[in-house]
Amino acid sequence: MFKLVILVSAVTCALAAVVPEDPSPQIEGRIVGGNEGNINQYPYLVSVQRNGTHICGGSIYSNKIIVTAAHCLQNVWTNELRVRAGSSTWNSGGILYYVYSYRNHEDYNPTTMENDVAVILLSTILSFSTTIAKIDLTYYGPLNGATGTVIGWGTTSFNGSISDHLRYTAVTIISPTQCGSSAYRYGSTIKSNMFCASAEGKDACQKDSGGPLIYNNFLIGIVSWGYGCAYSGYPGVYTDVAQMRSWIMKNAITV
Ligand code: 4AZ
Repeated sequence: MFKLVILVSAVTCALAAVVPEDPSPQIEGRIVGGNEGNINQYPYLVSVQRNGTHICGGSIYSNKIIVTAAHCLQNVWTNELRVRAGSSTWNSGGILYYVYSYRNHEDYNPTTMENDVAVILLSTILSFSTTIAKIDLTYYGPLNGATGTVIGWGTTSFNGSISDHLRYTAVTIISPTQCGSSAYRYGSTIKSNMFCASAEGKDACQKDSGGPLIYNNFLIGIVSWGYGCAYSGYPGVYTDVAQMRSWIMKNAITV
């Protein structure tokens, strides 16, 4: 009997070592786990809005082009869309722009989330200022272990409410190879044109989608998807801007 107890506990221990713990949401959050910021620190950040409500983030690429995620713009009419630039709050301040047209990546795949990128052409030229400015696209792919910053008005917990005021948090970049490895729980769902980023209790969340992940003052990632927000073993997943660079540049002039 004693031997059996020892055997059973040894097996249980061995299992606990290989079976990952249950994913559990971090208790508190903003973006999730971030801080309130000011638009003059992130003047390239915009709120993409549909019928008067914030749906996604975006980044200013030029004086008339916004880069966002394709999953933000599924079955949307341009006349429903607005872009607020130059404000720390999504619902007031800055300038609200009309949208002339937009284009989702032709190979955006809603099942795998590959190529989750889109460009929006504004109806009028952005007036650049200390609170409205462009950000350059990265030339280089994500550097595993580097620290980036993600910014947005998204929910402060999974299925929570969005934030009136923009929030930011630092996250550590994880290469797609690393993110798809057994160190995390996504496996082969992480494709080579995505990468991940995480920090304990910190993450992008719903309606941060489309918004920027910044490294060294370059746009390196577009908030795309994730299992929950700040769940252990499930980093936020981003579109790799370096691999979308030529698509964005080309479509910015033809959209
Ligand atoms: C979403 O549903 C979503 N934690 C975006 C980002 C993340 C999770 C979900 C990353 O739009």
